[in-house]
Amino acid sequence: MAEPAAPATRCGFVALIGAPNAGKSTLLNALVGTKISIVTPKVQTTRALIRGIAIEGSAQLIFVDTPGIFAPRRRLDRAMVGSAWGSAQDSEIVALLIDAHKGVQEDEEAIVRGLAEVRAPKVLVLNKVDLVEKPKLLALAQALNESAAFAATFMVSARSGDGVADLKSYFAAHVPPGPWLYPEDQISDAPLRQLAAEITREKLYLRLHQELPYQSTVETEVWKELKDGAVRIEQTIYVERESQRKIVLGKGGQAIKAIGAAARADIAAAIEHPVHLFLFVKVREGWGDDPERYREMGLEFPRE
Ligand SMILES: Nc1nc2c(ncn2[C@@H]2O[C@H](COP(=O)(O)OP(=O)(O)OP(=O)(O)O)[C@@H](O)[C@H]2O)c(=O)[nH]1
Ligand SMILES: [Mg+2]
Repeated sequence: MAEPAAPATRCGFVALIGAPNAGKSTLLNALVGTKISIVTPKVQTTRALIRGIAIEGSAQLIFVDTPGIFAPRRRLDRAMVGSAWGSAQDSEIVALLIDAHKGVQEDEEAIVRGLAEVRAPKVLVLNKVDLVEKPKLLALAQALNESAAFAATFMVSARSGDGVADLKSYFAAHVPPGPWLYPEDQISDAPLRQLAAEITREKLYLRLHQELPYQSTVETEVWKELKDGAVRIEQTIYVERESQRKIVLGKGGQAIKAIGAAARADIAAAIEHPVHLFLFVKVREGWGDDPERYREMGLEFPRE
C-alpha cells in the first residue's frame, strides 16, 4: 500500500495595487494580522514593496503592499510607480484596491487601463465599504467589471476587518500548488532596521503637514543590542533644505521630540525590546536624485 499523500501545499504572491490612499497597507496589515506596513491619512505613504506573509489552511500567501499608482512627476514618483507595476507583473494574483468612497477618478482609470498588460488573474477589491451605501457599491462594482476582466469582486473594510477573511480564503484557494517559500512563523521579510525607519517616517507624516513629508526620508544608521537587552537605534531624517530641517525640529525641538517619542514606543512594541532612539535631521539637497537613497529604500533608481 502506498503512503497516503501529504496534503498538497499552495503558495503564491498576491500584489495589492491601487491609487494612493486606497487602503493597501491597511489591508496588508489586516490580512497578515500584524502591523507590517505603515499607514497614514496622506497619499504616497508607501514608497517601496513591503511583503507580508500569512498562512491560510495549506496555503502560504505572500502579500505585496505596493506604492500607490498615480501620474508620476519626480524621479522618486517614477521609482515608486514602477515598483508597483513590477510587482503586479511578478505576482500570481493581482488585487486592485479601489477606495469605494472616492470612486473611480483619473488615477483609477489609468490603473484599470494598465491592468490590461498584466497577465495574472485580477481581483477587484472595493475597500472602505464602511463609508459607502450599498447601491453605490453595486454600481461601482458593475462599472469596473465592465471596464476590465476581474475573476472575482470583493467588498471589504480593511480598517474594520469586514470581508477580509473571505478575501483571504479566496486567495488561499487560488494561488498555485507548490512548496512554501518562507518558514511557517515568518510574517515579513523586511529587516528590523527598515521597519524601524518606516515607523519613524510614519510619525513624521502624522506630525507634519503639506509638502514636507514628501521631501524627507528616514534611514537607520546604527542598531546596537545592549547588554541589558535594550537596543540603541540611531536614525537620520534627510530633508532637502535648511528651512525644512527647522520645521522637523520644531520650536525648541518640540516636533522632533514628539516624533521620537511616538516612534520609540512603536518600535519597542514591534521588536519587543526596550529602545533608545536617537534622531538626527540632516539637510541633503537633492536626495531625491541620489542613487544611494534609493538603494536604502529598496527601490530601483530610474535613470531620469
Ligand atoms: N474608513 C476607512 N478608512 C480606511 C479603510 N482602509 C484604510 N483606510 C484609511 O485610509 C487611509 C490610507 O490608508 P493606507 O493603508 O495608508 O492607504 P495606502 O493605499 O497604503 O496608501 P499609499 O501607501 O499612500 O498608496 C488611512 O487613513 C486609513 O486608515 C477602510 O476600510 N475604511
Ligand atoms: Mg501604503
